[in-house]
Amino acid sequence: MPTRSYCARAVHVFLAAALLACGDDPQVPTAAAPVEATTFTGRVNAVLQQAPSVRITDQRGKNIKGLLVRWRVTGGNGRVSSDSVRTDAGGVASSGGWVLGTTAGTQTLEARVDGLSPTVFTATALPGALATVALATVDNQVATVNTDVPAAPAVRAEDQFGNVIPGLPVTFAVTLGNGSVTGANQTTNAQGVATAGGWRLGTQAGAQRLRATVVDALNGFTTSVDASAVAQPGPAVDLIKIAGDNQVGSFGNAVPVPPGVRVVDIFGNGVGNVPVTFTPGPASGTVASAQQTSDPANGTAFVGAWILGPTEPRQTLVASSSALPGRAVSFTATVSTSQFDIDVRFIGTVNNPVVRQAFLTAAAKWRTIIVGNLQDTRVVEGAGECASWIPAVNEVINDVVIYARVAPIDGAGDSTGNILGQAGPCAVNTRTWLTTYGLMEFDEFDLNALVAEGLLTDVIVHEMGHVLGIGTLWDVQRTLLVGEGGNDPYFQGAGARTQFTRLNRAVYSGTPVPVENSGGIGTRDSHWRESILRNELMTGFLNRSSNPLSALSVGSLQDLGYTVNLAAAEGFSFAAALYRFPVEQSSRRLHNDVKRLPLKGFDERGRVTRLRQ
Ligand SMILES: [Ca+2]
Ligand SMILES: [Ca+2]
Ligand SMILES: [Ca+2]
Ligand SMILES: [Zn+2]
Repeated sequence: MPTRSYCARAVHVFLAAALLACGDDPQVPTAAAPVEATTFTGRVNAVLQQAPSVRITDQRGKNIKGLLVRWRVTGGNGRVSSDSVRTDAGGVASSGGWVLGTTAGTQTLEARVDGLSPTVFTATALPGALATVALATVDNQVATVNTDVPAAPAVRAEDQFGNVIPGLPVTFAVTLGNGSVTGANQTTNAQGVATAGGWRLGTQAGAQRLRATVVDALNGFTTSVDASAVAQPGPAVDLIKIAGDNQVGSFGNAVPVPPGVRVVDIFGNGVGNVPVTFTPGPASGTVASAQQTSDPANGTAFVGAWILGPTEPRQTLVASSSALPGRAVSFTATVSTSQFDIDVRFIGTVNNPVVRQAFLTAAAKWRTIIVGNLQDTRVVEGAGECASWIPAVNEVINDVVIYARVAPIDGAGDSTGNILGQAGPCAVNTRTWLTTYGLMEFDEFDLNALVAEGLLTDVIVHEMGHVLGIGTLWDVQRTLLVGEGGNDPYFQGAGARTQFTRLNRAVYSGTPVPVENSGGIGTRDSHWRESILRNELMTGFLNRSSNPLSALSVGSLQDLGYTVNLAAAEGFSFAAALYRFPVEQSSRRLHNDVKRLPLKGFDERGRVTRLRQ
């Protein structure tokens, strides 16, 4: 083939290259070869360490200079630095660098020269650094306590572009609930997934949690993800008594706290939807809503009410379940023969059942102490006479009515001057000079703290004591209190003195019975002296351990004129109280809880006497 005619044809076909080379000795691009490798490995979205390049040679194997080479990415969404470049003196055209696309896997690049087959370069794009770990199994699995969740938890490791990352170590660990993991240490597979051997939920019903932690040591990243599960209680195996045992009630009335049980599984978790039946024992009254179903939230079931029967002094109630043969629990109630009636009336919203029950429990307690019938008193007066929130009264009161409310008084806390509650009588009967009606109010800001400290019932019993006259009627038509306002006030009633002497055993040598000589009006002169009587309930400071209502207080009620049952007094050791309870560390100030209210006297026919403005 003549050179000229070949060249002429070459000019026609390979215009760009031939223009420079054609002449007497035209160069025709004949071969393209990679300068180094055609296969590479690198990271997604990163430039390869080695820039792909190609050498173009002519028909005689000589390098062609200045020939245009176009670089084209044909697989993967990468890019090159120089997509059109001319060969250098060595016939070499470099891509300038290949930045791989963001999708892991095989990516391709071509160097194209007119008239030659493209030179193909291949790169294996590896995933990038660990960015996210996601659950690969369904979350919030549900299983019975102490069993495995249905699907063993699995996680997937991905880089920031969503490429899965194989070969990373994964550790599974329980972070909530007392469960356990088998096969806790795994490595992500080709799909970037690592699966724990299994997750056994703990024995405690409720929310449980597992954490999978993935470590990308190469890039210095650690990422974790949580899997949640709900452990459901196992089958019911037993009934447990939770409320309402050993109460004191009266004939024909419901016990203050409705008895209740919790249906439990073998681990003590509450089991819901189990039938529970409450059955009164022989001569033990009646129940309201005897058939109950345990609460799905906590397994509890309460009888609607247990109304005590008329004759039996000690009555019983049995809770059982048709689902739990042979598993029954028994409650007892002592029937008080007290003829003393206290009617607690809540004013406004007293929604907390714990608070309402504490009032009823307190009233039941005082009824075990004061047992004699007192008085019928006709009371007629308008609303707001004793305090703004007291309604109009127009009735014959059988012994005592107590109005009770929970209201904002002065904020929460236990600092000086903070009032937890206040109480006192509003009216007395002019024959007995004992309370016909009174009030008790509690600071809503302090109530939750009292509940949390377990002091609520003690506080309410204490305040009810003031309504009944302790510290409030000592100087009404009586002279039980001596030395009021001085350094050594004392109570001189014979009943209290007898009990004080019996309890005292020569510890206190002053004049009995010592009355509080410190604190503001509402604390001093109306409580037993804290420094001597320490944890007795009717001191002005509540002790955190126990506050017995002792024979001393019962004796003082006798001095006021009540018919009492001294045997119902709670055990109180004077010497032990003196040495065991340092005042400031262990007590809660009641802060002027005796409220000086206007006091009226009413006789049986409703005639009024103003005793105090
Ligand atoms: Ca009565
Ligand atoms: Ca307060
Ligand atoms: Ca005390
Ligand atoms: Zn008090």
